[in-house]
Amino acid sequence: MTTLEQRCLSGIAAEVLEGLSRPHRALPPKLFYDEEGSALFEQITCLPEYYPTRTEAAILTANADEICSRIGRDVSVSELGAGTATKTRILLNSLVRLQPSVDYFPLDVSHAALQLAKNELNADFETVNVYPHVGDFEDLSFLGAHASPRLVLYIGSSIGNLEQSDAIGLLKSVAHHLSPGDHLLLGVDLVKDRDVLVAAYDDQAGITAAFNKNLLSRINRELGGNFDTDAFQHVALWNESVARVEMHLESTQAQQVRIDALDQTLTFCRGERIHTENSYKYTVGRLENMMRSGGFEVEHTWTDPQSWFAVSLGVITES
Ligand code: SAH
Ligand code: AVI
Repeated sequence: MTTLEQRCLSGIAAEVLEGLSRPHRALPPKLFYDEEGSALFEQITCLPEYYPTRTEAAILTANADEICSRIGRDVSVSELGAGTATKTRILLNSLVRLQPSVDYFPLDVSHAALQLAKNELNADFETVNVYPHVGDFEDLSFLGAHASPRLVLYIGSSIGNLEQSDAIGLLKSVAHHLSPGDHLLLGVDLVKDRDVLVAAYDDQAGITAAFNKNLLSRINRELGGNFDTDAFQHVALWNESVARVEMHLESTQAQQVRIDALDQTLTFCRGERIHTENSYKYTVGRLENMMRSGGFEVEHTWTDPQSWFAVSLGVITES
């Protein structure tokens, strides 16, 4: 298939074709988040093994007032990969006590998650105006569409799902749309004991496995695939040399898979893997260096008592 034909494929087709045609097959993690995937992610955030959500929530709860006092008055809030905005509520709770109203602009590829966020915020916050934007990080122009002062949230360690050069590129792109005095609050997961990390991505109840396999079900639903999800197993591993947890889907047998919308029949060997996600883990030093490389001056970084997660506040300064 030529590049032109690939470009003409609709929705997720071009990315699926590109990823599954590689010698080492891979799929981009943003494809996890259709309606089913977003619902499974919500379940993950409540799992006993998945410490990042509750740890970051505790950091935000302990420091929300200080964070809000540092960002000034009459700020608007934008959020990258907001999902259902559950943790965002912690900050909004503090912010609505400091200013008459808050304009909130969540961006996400998941229409379903944003719809839930909007409905629940509207029900619970009279003075928060929610303007959801379904879209990709590739177009951040919505950040510049409203006035300063602005606070951009990129929490949940979602930046950890990007390669490090892409992560810095994304921060630079955020900075490009901001003005001096505007802030970024970035949450990242920190390097820790291997067993804790692997358990967080391979829980006992099998929810993360279902989240991973939903990628195959999504291809079946949207592209007329015939993946047998029982013939692939969820693999989560800690790759210490590059400080990342990897998720893969491993073919448990030699098999062929048909994807009608791509007009492709794929052959998998037993043990062959599709690489579905990297989740990079940081140190506070590397987090702060990344903020600086992205164009932000670090004002403060907060962690939890175990130093399992970090939330850093950066500001755009006059250049
Ligand atoms: N911020 C929330 C949700 C994190 S899950 C939290 O901390 O719990 C990651 C979110 O990012 C998902 O809702 C997913 O749909 C969204 N996402 C992933 N890749 C994206 C991309 N390239 N562009 C926009 N949103 C993306
Ligand atoms: C959204 N992102 C930060 C999650 C993570 O931890 O990398 C996605 C996830 N994958 C498996 N469990 C959760």
